[in-house]
Amino acid sequence: MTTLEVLGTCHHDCPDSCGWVATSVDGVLTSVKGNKKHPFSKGELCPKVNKFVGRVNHENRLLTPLIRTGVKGSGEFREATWDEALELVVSEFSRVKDTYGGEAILPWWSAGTQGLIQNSGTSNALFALLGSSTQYGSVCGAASGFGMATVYGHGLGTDPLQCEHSDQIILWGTNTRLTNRHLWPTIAKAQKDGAKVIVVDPIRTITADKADQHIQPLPGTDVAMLLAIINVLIADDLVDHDYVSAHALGFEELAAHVVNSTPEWAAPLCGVDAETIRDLARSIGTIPATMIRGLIGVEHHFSGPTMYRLSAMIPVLTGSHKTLGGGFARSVGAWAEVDDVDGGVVAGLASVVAPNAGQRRSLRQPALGESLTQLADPIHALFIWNGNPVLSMPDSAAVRRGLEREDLFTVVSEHFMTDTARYADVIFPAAMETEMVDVMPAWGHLWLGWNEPATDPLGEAVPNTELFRRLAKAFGFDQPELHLSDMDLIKMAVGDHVDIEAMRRDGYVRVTNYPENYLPYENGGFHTPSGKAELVAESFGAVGVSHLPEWIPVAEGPGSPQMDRHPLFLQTPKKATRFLNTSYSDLPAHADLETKPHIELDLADAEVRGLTEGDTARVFNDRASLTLPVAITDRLRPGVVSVPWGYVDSAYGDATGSVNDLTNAADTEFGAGSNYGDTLVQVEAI
Ligand SMILES: Nc1nc2c(c(=O)[nH]1)N[C@H]1C(S)=C(S)[C@@H](COP(=O)(O)OP(=O)(O)OC[C@H]3O[C@@H](n4cnc5c(=O)[nH]c(N)nc54)[C@H](O)[C@@H]3O)O[C@H]1N2
Ligand SMILES: Nc1nc2c(c(=O)[nH]1)N[C@H]1C(S)=C(S)[C@@H](COP(=O)(O)OP(=O)(O)OC[C@H]3O[C@@H](n4cnc5c(=O)[nH]c(N)nc54)[C@H](O)[C@@H]3O)O[C@H]1N2
Ligand code: SF4
Ligand SMILES: [Mo]
Repeated sequence: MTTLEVLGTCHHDCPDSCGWVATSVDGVLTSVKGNKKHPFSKGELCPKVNKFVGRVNHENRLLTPLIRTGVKGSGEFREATWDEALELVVSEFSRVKDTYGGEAILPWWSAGTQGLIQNSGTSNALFALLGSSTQYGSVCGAASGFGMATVYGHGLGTDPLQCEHSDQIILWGTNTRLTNRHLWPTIAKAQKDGAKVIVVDPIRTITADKADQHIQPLPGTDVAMLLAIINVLIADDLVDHDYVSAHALGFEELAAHVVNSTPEWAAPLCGVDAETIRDLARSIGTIPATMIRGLIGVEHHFSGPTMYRLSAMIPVLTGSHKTLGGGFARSVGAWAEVDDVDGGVVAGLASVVAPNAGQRRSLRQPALGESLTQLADPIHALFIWNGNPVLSMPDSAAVRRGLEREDLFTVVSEHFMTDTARYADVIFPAAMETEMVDVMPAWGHLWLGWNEPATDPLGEAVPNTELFRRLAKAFGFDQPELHLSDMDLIKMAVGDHVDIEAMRRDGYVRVTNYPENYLPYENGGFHTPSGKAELVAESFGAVGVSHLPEWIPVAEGPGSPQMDRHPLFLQTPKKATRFLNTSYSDLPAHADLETKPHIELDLADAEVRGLTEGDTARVFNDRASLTLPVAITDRLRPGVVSVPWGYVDSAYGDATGSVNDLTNAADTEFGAGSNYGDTLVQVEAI
């Protein structure tokens, strides 16, 4: 009996990037447990990944290439050899390229694994040779990162673990106890030591349950509240003028811009009373160790990037960047990416990134439905990996309509027969995290994680890197950069900034450009051309960012004409503790322990519709209609309803469709994000 114990890191699209110890016996994975020495996760995983062995060894795993035999979406396939499947992909992709041009091919990916080499790897270089369309933007992080960058020049935020030193922590649209669970102990400790914890969220989440104060705005209206906070900071002279004059551009203009944006102006727009806004502003302005922490939920609105732009301005105005426990903690992933800061890691495969990327048609990632159904020059070949867009993209009814097109050839690389894979013409089986080598660049903390494989991939599954090597070979591309080994790719990605051996030995290594207790903007040093924080858009004005941050009522939100027919705001948050996005919701060991899909309504909204707990209701707008059981809740304010997201299609019942069939796929104000949260629906009894 041969037992192997290796150090690894969770690959999921989750801020915690936990360290684990994976064990195999005679080549079979037997255990995945938290690595007690990991500085962030400290030996704990989560209710999803505690059952990772069951996912890896699950009987439904895809272990050979598959070729479609039934109609698209039926899930009927036959097994094929790698050679046969590769040959079919090459001949179809070549036919599409020859008939319609390379841009009729679209590579589409998400962050199923966030690994440095397994996320998108050498795919850029491969698709560049095909002259394909490219992807820009993202449903996750693009809008908030861009919003922050308009002020700081970069998405670099404060280390959230520094909230250990905070006197006030504002969790602004993030459900920490669910989505970022390993940060919570630090927040809870700060709270015990006297810090005030404030949650700003349209839903009273499990995180809000533990807060000292819960502020419940209407979804997508934070911009009004933030403009009012800035108004109060300036009107009450709670501004750190020394910091602002030394390190910010455009203060006078901003001050003039917000002069009428009083709390009384904002209150009816955001649904929070003026006194609450004023008190919040005053506490932000008088408590230097105030940390503002946001993640992704709040960016899922048209106004998401501007909301982040304004949040990023606040610690500049108050000077809280100078105080340990202050600042603005969004994603810290970017600290692993900067190469202009001494000791930074060059995350990414710069030399295998396509040189002609800028010259090819680029399509917004969240707009997949539109890309597949509305382009004048249609996509005819689609390659999907690391994602499940039929469940995860906004307006996914349009994604499904696109995938049903007979003149579209679709390839999917997957672990399981997902609701997306069912529409593929060819499926390639993908290796799982304990079966491949990688480095994880965390976005919730400052340690890069090593991932050593504990076993070979099961069956004929391969890591994404190997999939792209095989494709390159099948296309006859012999460029050496397309055939680098995984270790060579890792070395190329981290350069000589990281001690790979130390990372491999310990399972993690800290990003060296952010030492403990470091205050990144203590002395300014923003990443803008001037080195100053931009309170007016100097650098980004040319790319669609308004000179000053504006309150813009959203097309599908408060006050919009559509409210006549669809008067309720639909929110679709992550809620199940055992799902990670859409992953695990197909496994009974997870799904059977969670509530089935349902719609949550406030009692007032239910009563006017004659609905009571357990009734069945129709939830609809012009995009789609779903039938769901009703749950009455006091966690929402009247006018806001919620259908938690993550469930597989079949969990909703017999009809095809899931909650993202209802959501809004329009673009964000800038930053190429998505608008899930700006969705109006009507609910009626059946
Ligand atoms: N258990 C679990 N953990 C996860 C995930 C998971 O699926 N399950 N997914 C992972 C991923 S990919 C991500 S991106 C992160 C996301 O982490 P979070 O951003 O923390 O999670 P979300 O549920 O997307 O959104 C957080 C909160 O934002 C609120 N929100 C929505 N709109 C607004 C608004 O207009 N204003 C304000 N103030 N708040 C608003 C929502 O009500 C929600 O409670 O979680 C990661 N962790
Ligand atoms: N309504 C609503 N929709 C949302 C959100 C929401 O809050 N509400 N959140 C949005 C957010 S923040 C995100 S990040 C997205 C997430 O959406 P997705 O990225 O589509 O969802 P995931 O479940 O993270 O994973 C995607 C798939 O990648 C596969 N995968 C994992 N590892 C590998 C691998 O190594 N190789 C290959 N080939 N495949 C792999 C998994 O099996 C899984 O099926 O959803 C978005 N959609
Ligand atoms: S999903 Fe998140 S919390 Fe769970 S093990 Fe992975 S990184 Fe940790
Ligand atoms: Mo995400």
